[in-house]
Amino acid sequence: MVKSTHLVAIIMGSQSDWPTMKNAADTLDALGIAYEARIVSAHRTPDRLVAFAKGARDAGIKVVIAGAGGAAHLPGMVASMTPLPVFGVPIESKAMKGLDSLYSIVQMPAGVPVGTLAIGRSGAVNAALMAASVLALGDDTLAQRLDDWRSRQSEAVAEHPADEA
Ligand code: RP5
Repeated sequence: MVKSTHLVAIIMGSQSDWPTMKNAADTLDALGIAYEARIVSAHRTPDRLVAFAKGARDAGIKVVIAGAGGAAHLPGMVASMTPLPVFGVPIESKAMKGLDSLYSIVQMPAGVPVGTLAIGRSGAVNAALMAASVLALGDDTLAQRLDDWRSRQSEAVAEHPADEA
């Protein structure tokens, strides 16, 4: 088994999920966390799903972020095959605005957890921040970068609203 240099795997069910999941990637970039991004479809590439999920821990991955839309089985199926923490991002679907994705991901049976985030961009960004928090438990340098990121976020919020241009 070749060890990955990536601590986080961002996986998604389709290329069409990437505009949303790129927000997770950008957030990890901002925090200096190495990741790999892959398309792994629970329905269209089931063999790839099994290979990824069963091999992720031995490959050196510490946290999985999984985004999927519609009948969004990807995060739950990955969680069923790895002990790694799995954070699920419901993609905003056209038909149901992502409620289908959310319900598919969040209603896991007791014993197989998926940490489910918000629908869409907020969920993708927060999944990356959750991954960073997990990794920071054992990495003081990363913990400091996470603190700095949060401080910059606070400083970027104006005290008073301004008229839009
Ligand atoms: C899911 O089906 C994917 O996660 C995606 O959100 C959705 C639609 O996929 P495409 O038809 O756009 O490839 O598996």
